[in-house]
Amino acid sequence: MAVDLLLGLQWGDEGKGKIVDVLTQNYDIIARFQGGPNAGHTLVFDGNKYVLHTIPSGIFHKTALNVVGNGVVIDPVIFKKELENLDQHNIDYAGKLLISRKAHLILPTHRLLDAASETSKGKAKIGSTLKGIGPTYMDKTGRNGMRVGDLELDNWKEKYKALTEKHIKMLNFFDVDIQYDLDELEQEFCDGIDKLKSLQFIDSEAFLNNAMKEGKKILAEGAQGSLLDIDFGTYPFVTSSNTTAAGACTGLGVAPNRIKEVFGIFKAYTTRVGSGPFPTELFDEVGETMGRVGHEFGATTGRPRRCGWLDLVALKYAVEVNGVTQLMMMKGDVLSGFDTLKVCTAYKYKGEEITHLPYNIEPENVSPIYSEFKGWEADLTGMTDEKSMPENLVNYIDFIEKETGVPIKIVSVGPDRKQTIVR
Ligand code: 2SA
Ligand code: MG
Repeated sequence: MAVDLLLGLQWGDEGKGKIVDVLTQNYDIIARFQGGPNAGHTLVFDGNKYVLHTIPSGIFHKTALNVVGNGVVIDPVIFKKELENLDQHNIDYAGKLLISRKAHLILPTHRLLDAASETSKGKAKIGSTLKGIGPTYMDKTGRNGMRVGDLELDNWKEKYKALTEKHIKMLNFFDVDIQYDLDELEQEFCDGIDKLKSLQFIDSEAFLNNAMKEGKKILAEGAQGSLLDIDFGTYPFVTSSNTTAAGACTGLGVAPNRIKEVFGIFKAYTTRVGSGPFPTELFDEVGETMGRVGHEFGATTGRPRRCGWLDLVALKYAVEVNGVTQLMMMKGDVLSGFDTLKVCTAYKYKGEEITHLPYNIEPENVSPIYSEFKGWEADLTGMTDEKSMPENLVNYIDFIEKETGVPIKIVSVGPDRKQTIVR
């Protein structure tokens, strides 16, 4: 059996959590392969809203197993809160949530280093979620990190202390004022570790490969989006992991020839939270309306998201880098009521018209060239089948399919599981 992949094709917040939740019924195992508590996956069903950060979005289903893979970074403090939130809602995760021994741990001092790094950058800051993601992946690739498997050793606290001390020295290098109480942070961390240790730690690469041999179906759930990929995103305004398809191989220990379907999720428009270039960003009332109607606020930090038209140049790039086989368009309902819709089909770059994503997409280098479409008035949020879709929405969808060469299999028209049109 194979692994299917689900990825965001823009700058995150495409609605991956909702789609994983809709698709979970088809899978035995849902696995996260990168990122950590910087992610915010929102799920709505039975009148309740849940936000997950590190836990895979299959946790609400009765039978699915959920794996936090080796490519993920885990903050035990935040993880404990996530688990307590599930406890409150009587969601049973015992035996259903498995953690890779090779996943790296976010220490409290990683969070402090993230804050110091961002503050020291001033206006040039990345707009990090301040969850310690960058410093933790730096320790991973720098070969200094602490992993979940270390917690099974008697001397894990020595390792924690040594790394923390090193971080404190590094903090002093930054010429910024970061307040902290180390004892309090340590206590919180140890409480988090206790909770984490109540879960099952596994050699996840062996577990997943065995599961495939047994005929189990696996869905790998991406976090953030392709344009935040450390290699292929809008560097340096990116996150510190590979959010694209290849990240699922290294983040789970699954071979490339095991990957079958690649589901690419995109919003019918575009949003971005944090700093960095965004060619189709709108600074007018159209952008404001998208943000208001689409409730565009960060699910982890509450920050307002920047909004703009769909960027097909960037979308086609993401489709290519990921090898997307099926597209899923989210939040079509938010575009209801606009007279005219615009889609960016090319960039003006150094006086020339180009249709690929150049090295540099800062506003001084790139301006979007748009195709225009007639909008639709109809409220889509109650629609459940393709036949009821307004003609202008169908035209919009047809155009995207033609441009990307990939079919749009799901059109989502609201946050609830039920508001999903399958084509
Ligand atoms: P980090 O924290 O070091 O990974 O931040 C680096 C950049 O990556 C962006 N980033 C995100 N963008 C969209 N959504 C994310 N998750 C949360 C959400 C974000 C939130 O679901 O809404 O609540 O603000 C996410 N995580 C990281 C980040 O904005 C930086 O540009
Ligand atoms: Mg999100």
